[in-house]
Amino acid sequence: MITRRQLLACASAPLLAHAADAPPAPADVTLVLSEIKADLGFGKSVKTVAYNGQIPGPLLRFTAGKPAIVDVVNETREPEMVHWHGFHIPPEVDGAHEEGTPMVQGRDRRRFAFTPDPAGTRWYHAHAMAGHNLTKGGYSGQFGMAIIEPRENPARYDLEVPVILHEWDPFFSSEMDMDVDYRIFSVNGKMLGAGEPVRVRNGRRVLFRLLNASATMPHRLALPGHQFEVIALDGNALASPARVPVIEIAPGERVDAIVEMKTPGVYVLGETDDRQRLAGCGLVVEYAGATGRPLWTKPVPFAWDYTIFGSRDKAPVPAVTVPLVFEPRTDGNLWAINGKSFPKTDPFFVTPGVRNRLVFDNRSSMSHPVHLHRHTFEIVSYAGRSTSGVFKDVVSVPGRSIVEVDLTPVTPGPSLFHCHQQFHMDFGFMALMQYRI
Ligand SMILES: [Cu+2]
Repeated sequence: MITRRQLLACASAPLLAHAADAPPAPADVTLVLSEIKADLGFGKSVKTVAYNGQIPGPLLRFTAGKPAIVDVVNETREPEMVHWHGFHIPPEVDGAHEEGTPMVQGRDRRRFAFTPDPAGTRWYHAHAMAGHNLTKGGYSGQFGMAIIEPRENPARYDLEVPVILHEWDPFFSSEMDMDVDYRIFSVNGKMLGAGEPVRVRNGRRVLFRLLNASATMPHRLALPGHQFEVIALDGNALASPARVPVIEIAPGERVDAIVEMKTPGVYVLGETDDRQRLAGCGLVVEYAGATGRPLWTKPVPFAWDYTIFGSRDKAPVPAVTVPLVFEPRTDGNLWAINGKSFPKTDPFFVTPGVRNRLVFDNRSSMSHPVHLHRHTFEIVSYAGRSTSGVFKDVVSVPGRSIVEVDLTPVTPGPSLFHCHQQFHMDFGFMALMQYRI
């Protein structure tokens, strides 16, 4: 006599065996890396490596906490790496060779499985050394926005507009080959006036998701006749959203800002620097029914500062303090952290489960947009001013200033810490953060 349950158990055995031989699950996202000729507008084009034949790469949407499978198909001849910027994911899939993520070799493919988290405006980009080759890594077309949706989206806006900044046709602008400048600028892959305008309606609330995907350049943006209500920095909701006339955004950073559309017309949302804006760094915003030349007016002087969005409450005292001194070098490397240049930099250690304070002591005259992989930190002091409630993964440390950030490490494994200015990262400005166990 055989019971129904036993019969089912028998029947399921061959099914399981069959499952092991079944074709692999389809990927949620497939990124194909190939060289393309991208039309930037006004007869200007550029040959570069891009994702899925487009610049920027596809706008990816994940759900926080929901596992995802990503296939990376590298059709180029060079090994490449896709970094998931702002994602708290393990080092094997984060997309940094230095942490242990395997490279995707030329003419090869590789599958990555991870659980996107936390919710917010994140992005994905190349993470390769470029050195003096200004076509590779951050200089290339390998960048795109990745939005990790919260499980429940309160959505208090009518329209969402990604604004992704990049530059093209780079050249060395100083004799020492130390500064990089560009001849062409783009927003969402087009020069100002070459792409479709952003079409808006009077009375609507528009969420601009700004991403600076520049290899090296900070930007300042304004929209004449309008203010930005900044609600998140690097995708993380702010303690104190605030209205500002100008947004400053360093390489690697994101700014989410809501604009109330209540001044009908046609405008340039653009870089405040005339040369950069005229070379393409802007986007036309057009109200329904409005016509005419897009209006640009110089914004009022405004000092952007992260502490505008912070709380005055002092952060708790940390359990551990880690000093990190940034200095220029002249020994073939350009930059050092605590006296050494990558790959010779000493790793720095944080203690899991408690508040660790990283003290960024910038002893150079340049500002550095430093980025920590796989973690979010809270700014607790900025150039001498205490703050709290501003959570980021990139912070621009002004020249000759100290910035302090706190984190409670909960994602073990090595995490890359580096300047997001590609030329600084490539010439020494990088170290690994390790967990003390
Ligand atoms: Cu730097």
